Amino acid sequence: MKLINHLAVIGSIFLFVGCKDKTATNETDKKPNIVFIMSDDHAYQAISAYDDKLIQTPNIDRIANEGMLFTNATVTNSICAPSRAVILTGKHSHINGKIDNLSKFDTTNVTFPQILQKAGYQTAMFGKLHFGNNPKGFDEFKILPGQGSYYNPRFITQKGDTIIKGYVTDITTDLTLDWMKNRRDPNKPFMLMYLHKAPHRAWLPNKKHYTEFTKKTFPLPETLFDDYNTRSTAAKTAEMGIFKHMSLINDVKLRPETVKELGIKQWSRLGQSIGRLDSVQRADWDAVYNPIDEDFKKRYPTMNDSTFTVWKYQRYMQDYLGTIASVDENVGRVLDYLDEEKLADNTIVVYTSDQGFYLGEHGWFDKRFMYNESFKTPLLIKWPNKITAGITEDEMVQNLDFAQTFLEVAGVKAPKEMQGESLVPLLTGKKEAWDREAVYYHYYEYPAEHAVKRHYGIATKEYKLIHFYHDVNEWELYDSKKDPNEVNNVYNDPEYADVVKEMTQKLKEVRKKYKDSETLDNYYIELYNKKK
Ligand code: SGN
Ligand code: CA
Repeated sequence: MKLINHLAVIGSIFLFVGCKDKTATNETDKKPNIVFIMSDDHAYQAISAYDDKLIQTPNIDRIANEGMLFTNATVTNSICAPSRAVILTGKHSHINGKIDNLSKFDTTNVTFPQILQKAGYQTAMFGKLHFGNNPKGFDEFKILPGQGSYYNPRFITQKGDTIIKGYVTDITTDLTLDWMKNRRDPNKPFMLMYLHKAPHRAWLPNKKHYTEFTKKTFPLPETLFDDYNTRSTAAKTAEMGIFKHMSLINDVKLRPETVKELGIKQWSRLGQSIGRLDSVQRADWDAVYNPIDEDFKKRYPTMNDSTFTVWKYQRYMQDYLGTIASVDENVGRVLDYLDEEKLADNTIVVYTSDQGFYLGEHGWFDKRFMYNESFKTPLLIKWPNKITAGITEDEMVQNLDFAQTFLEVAGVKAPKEMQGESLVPLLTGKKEAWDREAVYYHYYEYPAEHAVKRHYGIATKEYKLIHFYHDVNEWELYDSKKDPNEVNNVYNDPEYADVVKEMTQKLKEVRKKYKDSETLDNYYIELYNKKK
């Protein structure tokens, strides 16, 4: 693997020496700015441009209203750091080496920000990266260590660590705006990565929003009580059920004493969540959450499994969506700044998430599976004068495509080792140049938290074929048109025998195309076993 990466670096140095641009030319001056906004675990079900059942997100929606809404955007590996590595390198996990959250990112990989920086772009990153090491190719960065904290977060900067008092979503935006306003050269194009921690677990909203959202109730998803009948072992053994695995203390924010008093066994890592609130923040918090705790104490004795699940789901949604309300407000601040400074016309703005998330579908929270809610990710892009406003695009695009897209936007040639496709033809109405028929997926982090088994698969617009491997050998096939909720695995249905044959062949071809193989699957299993 190392060798592949070293060759890629050498290749890219040769390719880009010619593009190095220390003093901005007139040509460079006119290049579009790139603002890449990404949140962490933001389900498309929680963006009103996609679905307004749960929450209104007027600011994020602005991007779709002024640009394009992708309804079929997916990730190649539905987990945080691997998704970020795919975005930065334009290569699948098995090639860039960052297959799970457990290993460090290999910084010998060439990333698109490094290439843009060499081509004369100013580059900055603020918020969550989650690589275990610092990013290369940025003039300035202020990033959260690991998962980061919602309250009074610590930031890693080029000048050392600093703790900033306040709420992480507001602070990440303050840092971003401060850089745009005060620390860049207005005569040069810029590429900004503005990366929210929210709405990641343990879902801690700020005061304004927890006060509002804890009063709300939300509609239940159709598959909240999924029994996983027809599904493989993987869906049945995953540990991400709202009923069984969501912590009453960390996730639902009941007091440890209450849980103990009711005789319920629960794990607690409060130090990572409300343990960071200062005394004033904590008093505000308790004023809202203690009455919920009291109310639960009274109601718990009369609850059955299903009313308990629904109660937990409501608490989950109140806090999860509360954190999104802050993201939306803050995205509005950044969009307003671009408008006010007349930068918007020459800026491409992308809003996405590192993956999707389960909001009770299949009874779950978390992500990792190739099923829709975590495989798909929100994607909204605006680029005035290039994208016709208000368009919905249903082509199958992936996070793998960002690197090449941004390089094309900047007029820089992408290294041939990158494995995605530039989205520029789709953005600029040249759909005939887009011919992707299938996308590839591969998830590795197992054994690990949430116990989702290793799997890879292929999706077309019609079908999805998944192979679970490692300690099982099981297949699933979904008819995506007839069964959008993915509750009927038809792999063994004789009526689908031809589809299984065809999709298996396609999967083989796509594995070959992206240079994935059983040898590599085994290599990564051995690597995991060695580290244990
Ligand atoms: C933490 C969470 C998990 C989550 C992973 C990965 N547990 O470990 O629920 O799946 O992060 O998330 S927590 O109790 O510590 O919150 S990721 O977005 O970084 O991949
Ligand atoms: Ca994530």
